[in-house]
Amino acid sequence: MSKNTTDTYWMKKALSLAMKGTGTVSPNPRVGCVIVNRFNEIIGTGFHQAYGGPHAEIIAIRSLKEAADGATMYLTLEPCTIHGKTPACAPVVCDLGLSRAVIGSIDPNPQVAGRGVQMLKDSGVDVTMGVGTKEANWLIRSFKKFITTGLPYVTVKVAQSLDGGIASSTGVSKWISSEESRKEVHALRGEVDAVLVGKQTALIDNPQLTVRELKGRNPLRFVFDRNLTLPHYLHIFTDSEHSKTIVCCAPSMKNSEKAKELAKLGVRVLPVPIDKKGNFKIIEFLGILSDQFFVSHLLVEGGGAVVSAFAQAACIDEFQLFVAPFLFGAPKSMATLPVALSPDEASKYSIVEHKKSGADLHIIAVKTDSGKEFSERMF
Ligand code: AOF
Ligand code: ZN
Repeated sequence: MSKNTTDTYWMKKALSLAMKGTGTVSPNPRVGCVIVNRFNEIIGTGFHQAYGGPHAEIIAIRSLKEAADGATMYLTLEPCTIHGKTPACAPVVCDLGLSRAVIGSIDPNPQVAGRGVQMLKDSGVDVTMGVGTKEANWLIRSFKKFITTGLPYVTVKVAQSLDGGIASSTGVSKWISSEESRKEVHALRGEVDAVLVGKQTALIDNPQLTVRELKGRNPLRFVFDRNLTLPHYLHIFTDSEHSKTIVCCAPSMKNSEKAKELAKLGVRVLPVPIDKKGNFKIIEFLGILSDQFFVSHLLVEGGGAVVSAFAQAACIDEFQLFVAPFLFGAPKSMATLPVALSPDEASKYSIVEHKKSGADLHIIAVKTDSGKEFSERMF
């Protein structure tokens, strides 16, 4: 194997290890590490497993079967140089006597931002960058937004028909997409910290918003219901996860009878500022999510009014779009309120992935300025 092929092979392994931290490390990044000796044999592995716990490289170092001098470390994110909940990793890595380090991403945390790589270089380690970088960037996309802006990364999931309808003329939108697509959506729920739906979606679809088709932890469930009019028989209020349901209401409803009834059911009520038209202020809502609930990645699951509100506030970082090959004929599209008056003013997104998902087409698009960080991923 050439050096390039070997690097790609081991970095791919480090990336799969990093994935194992999905759902448990947020809002910290998912990070994986593989240490390989001079005979190209694996001698240590690790991944960041829990928020506040030891970092990937420390776990890999603890697992070492032999001394790591002369070895190569494959690390999806550069080692940190700060003492946070755990001591800085870079000095520990420098002490190993590695001959090489292959690093996926530069840490977007402004307190690190390249200093880990510099420390390795200064201690004589030969550092290679650019292997698996797009994949590594993808793994930490929500961490990057959270650590640089203090706001959660917003993914909007939409299942729609060929003619752009998210619901039929009768308003029904449940089961619009194939079984495979639903599995993908459940995987997404396992990856994010919170999901959000609007009142109409909660009422008409009565969704559970849990991870069921595969293993994963359930996200918090937020629902927009300004006047707390949703009926209490809904799954989100009655199932075993109801303590993870948070109903967002107008501040004036905070101490209402309806709020007290929900509290009795064990469901939390969250007052969110509203604008002059009576709509929730989306940026303020996102601030509350990160400050009070530690949410670094939010999945908006519809419907049209909520997606429109996020689109108007220019708060959508990513679309996960499932296009089902049928025609509704009475399309209610995902964004029903005006967002742009001309193509020039439209928010621009780049497609970073497109694939068949059962009978559907699954498209992932991100804001154009971050598109180049992830596009044409190699695995
Ligand atoms: C992680 N896991 O494997 C790496 C991280 O508070 P701490 O000590 O957990 O440090 C968090 C910072 O460490 C985080 O903001 C990021 O910059 C850096 N790298 N974090 O949680 C890891 N390598
Ligand atoms: Zn660290």
